[in-house]
Amino acid sequence: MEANTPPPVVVRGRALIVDDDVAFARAQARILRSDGIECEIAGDGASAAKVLARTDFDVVVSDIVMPGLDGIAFLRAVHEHDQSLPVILLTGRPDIETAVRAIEQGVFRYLAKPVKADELREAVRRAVEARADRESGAKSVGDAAARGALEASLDRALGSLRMVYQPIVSWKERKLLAFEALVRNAEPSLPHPGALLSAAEKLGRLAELGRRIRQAVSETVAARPDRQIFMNLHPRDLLDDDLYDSNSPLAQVAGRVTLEMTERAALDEVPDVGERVANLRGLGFRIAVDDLGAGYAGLTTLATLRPDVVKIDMSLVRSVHKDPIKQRLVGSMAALCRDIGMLVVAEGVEVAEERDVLAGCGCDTMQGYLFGRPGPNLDPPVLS
Ligand code: G
Ligand code: MN
Repeated sequence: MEANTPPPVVVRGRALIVDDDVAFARAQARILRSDGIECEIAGDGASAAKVLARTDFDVVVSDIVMPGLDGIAFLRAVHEHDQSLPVILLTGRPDIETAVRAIEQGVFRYLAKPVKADELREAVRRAVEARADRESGAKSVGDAAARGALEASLDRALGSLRMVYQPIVSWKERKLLAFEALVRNAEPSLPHPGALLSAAEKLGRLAELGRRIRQAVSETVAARPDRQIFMNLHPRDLLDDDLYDSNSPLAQVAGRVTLEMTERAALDEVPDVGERVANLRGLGFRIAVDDLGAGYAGLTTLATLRPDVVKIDMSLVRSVHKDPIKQRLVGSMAALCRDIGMLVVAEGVEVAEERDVLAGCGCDTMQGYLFGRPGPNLDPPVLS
């Protein structure tokens, strides 16, 4: 073989592109072929149905509005033919009603036009992988319809993503110290951060979610040089190279950002976790261990991560004024942390009695509804 002969193209999957705009369909095919996807083009739903009847595909990419048969009806027809064939719908007019109908019909992904090349590639790559997973019997999320619905939910959640901020205060000094950034979204099927994270995890999209959150937080931190911000990291964020990029927007403001980590067993699965955390420190971030005492983060985490800040879980704070054992636990954790130079924060303080007992236990830095609910602003709370 000649030294400069290009390597043979590896066929990674077969796509049927359905679009009445031939130039647009060809442009899509060009993009996908460069990724090793074999493409066939059909100009309308009826001819697509004929092609589908004689050839096997791994994914269908379809425009949602076409003469003769609209994308939704076409989607239904495809799934009557093959329930597990992933369908990616493109549309120039995204609206809730079409999205809902597409989800009902088990769309795999729903992309708004103009579709970026990378978005299309990524969606097709996932569809082909999902198809392969299904065929090998190793599915991560139910059937294609369930997966499609979850993808669509996550897309809507990401589209409505916003951050809220909750104050962290020194009670003795009656002073605002920082805010914790907490993620929120408007997608009813993923109503709290736990549901959002678990959907992203099931779909292999945790890195995408993590990046979106870091982008949003970095904008706030950059706009408010007078504020310190704490934010939560998922242990798997530690595997994303983007987190260590010194040119990333968050790294630019690292000196005012504390990264909170909670153990959840997953931290043990991150290779070289100590080195990774050291790299983050090198970029200027401070490190916090979150939820200490919740059964997630343990004292071994303190040895591994050597955090700057330790946050005591609200389960130890709740009714601490009525519970001598909790008082002993909080008191000794606070003393230990002080000895080794870590700042202790008590989370979830709701009533003045909890606040006063915590302060008496040597835990003066606090967060909770008593001082301020998470909200869009970074204004200091009234402390009296
Ligand atoms: O895991 P982490 O500690 O980051 O979670 C903080 C969560 O606790 C947020 O969702 C926030 O809304 C919630 N929270 C904050 N303060 C209080 C509080 O005083 N009481 C209760 N019940 N929840 C709180
Ligand atoms: Mn937290």
